[in-house]
Amino acid sequence: MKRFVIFVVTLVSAIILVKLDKQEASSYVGQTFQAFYAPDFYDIEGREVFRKLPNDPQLSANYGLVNNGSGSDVKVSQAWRINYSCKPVTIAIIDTGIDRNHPDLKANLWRNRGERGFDSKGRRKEANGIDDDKNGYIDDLFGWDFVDNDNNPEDTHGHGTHVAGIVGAVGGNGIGTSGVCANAKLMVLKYYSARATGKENLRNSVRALRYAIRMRARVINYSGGGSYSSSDERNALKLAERFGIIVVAAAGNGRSNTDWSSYYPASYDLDNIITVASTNYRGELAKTSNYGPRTVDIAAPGEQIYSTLPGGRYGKMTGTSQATPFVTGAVALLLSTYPDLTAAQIKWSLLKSIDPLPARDRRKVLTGGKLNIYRALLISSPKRTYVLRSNATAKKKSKKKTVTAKWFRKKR
Ligand SMILES: [Ca+2]
Ligand SMILES: [Ca+2]
Ligand SMILES: [Ca+2]
Repeated sequence: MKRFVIFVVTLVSAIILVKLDKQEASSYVGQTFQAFYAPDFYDIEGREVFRKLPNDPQLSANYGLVNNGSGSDVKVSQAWRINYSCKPVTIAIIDTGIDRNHPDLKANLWRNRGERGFDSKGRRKEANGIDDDKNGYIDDLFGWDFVDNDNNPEDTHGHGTHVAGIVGAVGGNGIGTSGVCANAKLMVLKYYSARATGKENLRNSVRALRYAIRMRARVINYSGGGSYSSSDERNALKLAERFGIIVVAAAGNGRSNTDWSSYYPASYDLDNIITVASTNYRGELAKTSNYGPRTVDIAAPGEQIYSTLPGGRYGKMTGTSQATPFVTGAVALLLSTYPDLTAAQIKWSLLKSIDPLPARDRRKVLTGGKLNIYRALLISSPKRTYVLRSNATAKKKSKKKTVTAKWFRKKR
């Protein structure tokens, strides 16, 4: 029916145009054609992906993704009009592991190239008991379990699988939900165990950080933290900064001002960390969220967020842990759209493009606002007039980018 309508409209336009000269007519028909055929969603090569929202049936269960009328979403459906595919960006999830058999995550797992394929004896590298890529970890195809020291970072907790789904659940596959980054490459780094001491968990999180840096993750999601600082952790984060890796970290759920009572990694004075507070479905700062106009950068939805859970399930979880992966997904989407952007430029774009929080919450975070992925993409564009043209054009032009940004410094 739609095609028929378009045909009729095109035909009528063509009839109107018979009196115009040939060149004028062809350009007019071209415009008419473009206006009716302009696809809504492109992948990075500029191919049409979707005309409407992606076909994941539970998409609107996540008010952070889809506008529920209160405007508390992060404007990702608009951002998807510029780049839906979001690849190929490697994202480290330092957490409790991930359900690697979840039908909405499986296709989006990172796979270590050095442990794929066959060795000289014809054995599969991922299971030959040999550290084929000599990175210090044997058969680490998907990442590593730093709790049990093995290559099976399964999630018996649920937290990591939920966080992973917000960043990068498989989009457009007709099931469940979608991550902000629909085709993410999720590196699974399990550090947390409820049975371990705080010190052990901290030590393992630092090992996970170093793994992510070594294996060239572009962005790291760390939905964790605590009140103890560690020089090892700071050094690892500093190393990430040197490699231009953004670390997105949770502000914590203690209802406190982290400018006064330190919470790490939020409170390290490093430029590559983006610290995230959480908002509720009305777009207000969540009551449980930590905050701090010097130490917390930006807010994102975190209360009752719908995402993936172990065992192929879905459900809602609450906290700055859930807000953090929205920002991580945004970093990935920016990197995917403009691969030449530096980490500093990306952080600058995200922090400059916020939607203001309600007045009473505005002084509680550095930017005074909430993530707006669409605006971040627009201000990152080397040519700001570009909105709905082919992404291939944008990709070419990104080499001649004019956006310049230094690290968005925390005031100290
Ligand atoms: Ca290895
Ligand atoms: Ca191996
Ligand atoms: Ca899906």
